[in-house]
Amino acid sequence: MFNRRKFIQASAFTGFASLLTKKSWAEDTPAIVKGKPVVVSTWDAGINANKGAWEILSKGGRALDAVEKGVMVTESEQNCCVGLNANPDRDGFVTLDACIMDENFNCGSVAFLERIKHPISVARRVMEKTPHVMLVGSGAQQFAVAEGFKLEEQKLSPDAQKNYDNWLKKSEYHPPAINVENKNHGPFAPNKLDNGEWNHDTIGMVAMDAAGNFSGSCTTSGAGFKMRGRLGDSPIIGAGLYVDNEVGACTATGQGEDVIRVAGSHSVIELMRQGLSPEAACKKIIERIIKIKKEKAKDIQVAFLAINKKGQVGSYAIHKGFMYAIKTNEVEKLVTSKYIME
Ligand code: SD4
Repeated sequence: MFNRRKFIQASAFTGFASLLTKKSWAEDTPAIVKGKPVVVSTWDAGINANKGAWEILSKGGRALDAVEKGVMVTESEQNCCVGLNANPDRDGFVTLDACIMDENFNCGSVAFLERIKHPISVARRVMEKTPHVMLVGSGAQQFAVAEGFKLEEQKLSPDAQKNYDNWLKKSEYHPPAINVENKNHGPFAPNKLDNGEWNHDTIGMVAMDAAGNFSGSCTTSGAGFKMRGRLGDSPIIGAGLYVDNEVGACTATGQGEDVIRVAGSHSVIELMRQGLSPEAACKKIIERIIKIKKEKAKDIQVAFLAINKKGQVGSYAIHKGFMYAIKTNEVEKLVTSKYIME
């Protein structure tokens, strides 16, 4: 996959940089895209993920199949923050969260799942084969194995092992009993990594198929070096993802705790239901988070990405740096998001 940091540097020479400027305060812009099908997904890894989704969408397939297949691409890649190759929790284990939702309010989710390569597919099985929405931890793993998913070796990828070793060194790992703020990491996940990147990179994907139906998916390893057992927004329907086929679909990325406290993706959908464009709706909920967090907002990143029934796509982030990938019959590109803070 692309390295996000390198991409941002390179983009300064390709014109994307012009979108990273004061436009963040501009009024809502017109639709970025019209027509169907369309798929959008968070961050630069979304370019490859969208290609996976497009194999389904371009043949007139269902958005649900597309959003599953799309994010499976990222789950298989080397990525800091998605799939089994990702960074572990502070105890050295990769734990995965994912959810999926279709056009009929069917939804499924897994959280704190270990040693399974495609949590998104397990989430879909939860949705389709159980009367439940969420399965977590060893129960989710047991269900996955019973469904025929392979239990992978409990081993970090070489990149993740290196990152973890570094983190242990620099972060002065302390047992949970020590009650410190997460400024110097302490027992909690750092908001930013030592190289300045935000410590998260979930893939959230929402799509509208040729029939005009929506689905969405979201999959992550959560914040790197998180407390064991910590869940963010990504597996939580209404927080990391929400789909209402009469309105549209929304997904979130960034610091999950702050997405959960405003029921982020669902809140964006409700504003769209009231007539706001995807971009305006995303912006309002970002502003709500900033209002809640006050000073602390400068240290967290959250972004929303949404699409509505007209095929309009929009996003908003607290900070500069968020981007999303879009694919339609006419375009395939990365778009830099508007944001509130430099
Ligand atoms: C989480 N929202 O676990 C996820 C992590 C992430 O971009 O987004 N990242 O809080």
